[in-house]
Amino acid sequence: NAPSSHETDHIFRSKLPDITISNHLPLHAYCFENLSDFSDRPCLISGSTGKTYSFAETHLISRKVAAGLSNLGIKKGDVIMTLLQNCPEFVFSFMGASMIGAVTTTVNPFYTPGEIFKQFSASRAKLIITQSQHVNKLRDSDCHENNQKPEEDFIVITIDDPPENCLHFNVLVEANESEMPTVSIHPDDPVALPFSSGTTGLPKGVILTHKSLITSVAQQVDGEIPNLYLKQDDVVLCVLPLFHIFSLNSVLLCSLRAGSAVLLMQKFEIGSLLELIQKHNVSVAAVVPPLVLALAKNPMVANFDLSSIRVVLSGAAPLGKELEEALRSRVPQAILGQGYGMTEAGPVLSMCLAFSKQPLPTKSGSCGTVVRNAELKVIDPETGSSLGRNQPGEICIRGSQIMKGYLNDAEATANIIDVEGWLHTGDIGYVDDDDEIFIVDRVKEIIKFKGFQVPPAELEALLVNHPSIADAAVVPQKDEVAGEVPVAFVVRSNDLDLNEEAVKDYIAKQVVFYKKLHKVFFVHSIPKSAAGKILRKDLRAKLATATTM
Ligand code: 4UW
Repeated sequence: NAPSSHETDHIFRSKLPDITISNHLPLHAYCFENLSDFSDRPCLISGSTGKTYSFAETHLISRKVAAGLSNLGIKKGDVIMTLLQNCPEFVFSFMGASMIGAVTTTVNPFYTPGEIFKQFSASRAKLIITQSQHVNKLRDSDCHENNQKPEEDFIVITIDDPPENCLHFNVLVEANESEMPTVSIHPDDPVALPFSSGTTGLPKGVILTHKSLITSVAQQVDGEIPNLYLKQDDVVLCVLPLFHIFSLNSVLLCSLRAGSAVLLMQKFEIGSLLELIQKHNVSVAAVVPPLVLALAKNPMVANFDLSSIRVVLSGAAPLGKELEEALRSRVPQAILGQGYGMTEAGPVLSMCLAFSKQPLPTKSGSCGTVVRNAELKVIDPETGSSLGRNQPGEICIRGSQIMKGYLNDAEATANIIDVEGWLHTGDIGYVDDDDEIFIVDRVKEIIKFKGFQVPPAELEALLVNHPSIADAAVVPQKDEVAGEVPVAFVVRSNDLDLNEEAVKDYIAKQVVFYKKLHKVFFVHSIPKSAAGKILRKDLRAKLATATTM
């Protein structure tokens, strides 16, 4: 039963025909469906050790991990938490969890104890897979706000030498795969639980089901003419963190499905990145704009052979035309283009059609054309009526790939997915005469630092918790390198000595590096609407004009 639409809606679709999608399968079965065609080919390559796992090995170890998780009491519907940098164990854990119907919530390992604890407790994770260096953060009492404590009965597994009371990842890998329980998985069962603040408020668990992720992967790499054509001899760069949906979906899951190798890098460092690209003949590079900046501008690039790169896929934040042109001179043989994603959208809304098996011409600055088997519309943010070509408005998407909803938050879900099934992105963009999508602005709160989410509401909540702060608002400021940085407007309560440094330090102690405040402006009041909503537009405008502030 297709949800109804208004007859007057202008609906945009892909130029590629719809395809049949096997989204009745569980995600792991879908990803490994064509395994026999390439079982001995490299699947995962660890950049740091050079160790390579074939597809058959990756599948087998994932099954062992599934059995191991089950032996430790993890059952269908349970949540496990990965607190990991990119590594093969991330892949085995995620796929293993899927095999027993468990759900993985992915967390940035550089989060502070407070940030980890919030996601841990909201997701009710039963088991954490991490590196020993992060274990102390799970014990830190600072994180247990309001004297809440994580329940005692969670298991911690480390992929390296386990500290006291933790288990080694070997307990999973050494399990007997034949003991893996048979579970029946429904397409609408959850499999991944990334966190996102969406268009407003605090981070929330985004329920991505087997069906949503399969649909999204299929929209990219399946069909006679895949939109993102990945080949078995491709080596796909995985330097973007797998805890973020861009890398998890478009790099890992798409490569597993297509039979391409994934080169895992723990972290971004330009020297080793260039070395690895050259050594492993990376052919597809998934990047974010700050990485494009490094590749385009860093003088070291000239010393390396990057001729193996045939595709550069950028996303998660706007990529300027100048930057794209600068990169083009460094990798003239490659097709450069963008995808546009949002965690809640499953995540891909649009993808560059120059990446297709039958490439179409595309324009610089566009973030692609809506994916197949989906509908996109652009609406007037005030009236909600749908707009035609070349008219900027809020981008909305509909299809089986979008999230099921937010975890335990029906109200937030209803605010972002309307009754007709449209997900409202909070992004302002338009579709041009050639069906290409251009994003021009954002009506949502979120700040994007190098593609990472910085939810203003989270920083505002921390700020007003300070005894000398009466009110606060956080907005983005444009930044050459990071794209945007968070800056705060703060109303002091009594302590007139409270200064900018003290406020910055207070926040810096509680958040991961990219959420740190770059500036603090002291003001007498925060502009608000009659309903009490912060007038962020006014503050952004104030920032843009007040160069002397
Ligand atoms: N241009 C301008 C873009 C763009 C953009 C995103 O952190 P989230 O929730 O999610 C993401 C996901 C990005 C992504 C996933 C898979 C994929 O193939 C791909 O293409 C390469 C990208 O970033 O943030 C969502 C918000 O990030 C902004 C936009 O505001 C969106 O709502 N954003 N991509 N190409 N802005």
